[in-house]
This record gives sequence, C-alpha cells and structure tokens, in this order.
Amino acid sequence: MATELHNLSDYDPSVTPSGKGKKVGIVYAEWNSEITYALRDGAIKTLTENGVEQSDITVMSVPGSFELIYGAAQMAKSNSFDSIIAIGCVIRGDTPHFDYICEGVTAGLSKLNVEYDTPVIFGLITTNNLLQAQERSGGRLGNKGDECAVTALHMMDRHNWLRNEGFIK
Ligand code: RBF
Repeated sequence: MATELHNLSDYDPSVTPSGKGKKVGIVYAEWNSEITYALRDGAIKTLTENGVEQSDITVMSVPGSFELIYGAAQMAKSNSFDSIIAIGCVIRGDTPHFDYICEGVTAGLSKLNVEYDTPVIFGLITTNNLLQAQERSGGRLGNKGDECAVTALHMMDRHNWLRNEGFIK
C-alpha cells in the first residue's frame, strides 16, 4: 500500500531480477481510464527498463475491473506468459457496488494464483475518491503500475527457481 513513507515507484534496481527473455501479459480495465492507462504505461515502462522486450509484452483491455478475472484467467490458461499483471481502478461510489467489485476481483485473482502456475499480480487500486487514485497512478505517492512490474519481475524469478528445483513440472 502507498503510505506517506512508501512511494509506489521506489524500488532497488540492484536487487531487482532482470526480465530478459520473459513474457508478460497485462490486462487492464477501461473503467476510470485516466487512472488505468497511467498504471498500464507505468508497468510497461518499468518492465522494459528491466530487460523485458516490448515485443514480449501482450496488452489486453477489458471493460471493467470485474472482467479482469476473465482476462487474466484466459491468459493463465494459455500458458503463454511468465507472469500476468491485472490493472484496474475502483472508486467508492454511493452504491454497495464498490465492495462487491473489490471483493469479487480480489477473490477471482487470488483463485488464479492457487490454480495456475503463472503468477498473477494484483494491480487493482481501490480508493475513496479520484484524488487518491491520481496520487497512486503517477502522482504524489508514485505509480502502482511500477510496483506491479517490479513485483512481476520478482515473481518470475521465484517461478524460475521453483521450476529449476523441480517443484513445478
Ligand atoms: N469498474 C471499475 O473498474 N471501476 C469502478 O469504479 C466501477 N464502478 C462501477 C459502478 C457501478 C454502479 C457499476 C454497475 C459498475 C462499475 N464498474 C466499475 C464496472 C464493473 O467492473 C463491471 O464492468 C460491470 O459491473 C459489468 O460486469
């Protein structure tokens, strides 16, 4: 989580694994696109800065955050990616929809991490208002897209290790 002490874009390149040769799927939601485009672009920039080839990044949009589950699930089932980043932004409104969507997406993406070998990274911003979302998509508190990319690089490294050790067949 972004806090006053932790900027989402801060990471230590010296301990960040290279993404050379890795294939990454990004699925992002069109709802609150001002925010999700910035998250998506931040993720792509950080991945390519750390060795992932642009041509090894597959980007797909879905209408809303709830559909991230479907998009990420299809990517996971395809076995074509070393990691998948799901990006969305849910802003609390006047209806209970906020809680349903947040809980649904969290449960859906969590399930994929249990069922498939490919790590799925949780890039869903859930905020009370637009300002808080702006602060986390390239504003005062950094960009969660950068944080997702760095997390993907670490998880692809762990995935590789598990495979090399024979824990993943
Ligand atoms: N999708 C988002 O990605 N972010 C939102 O803040 C968001 N708010 C919604 C509020 C309402 C009242 C509704 C009906 C949908 C909202 N959605 C939102 C879209 C949702 O993720 C999904 O695309 C639709 O519910 C169709 O399955």
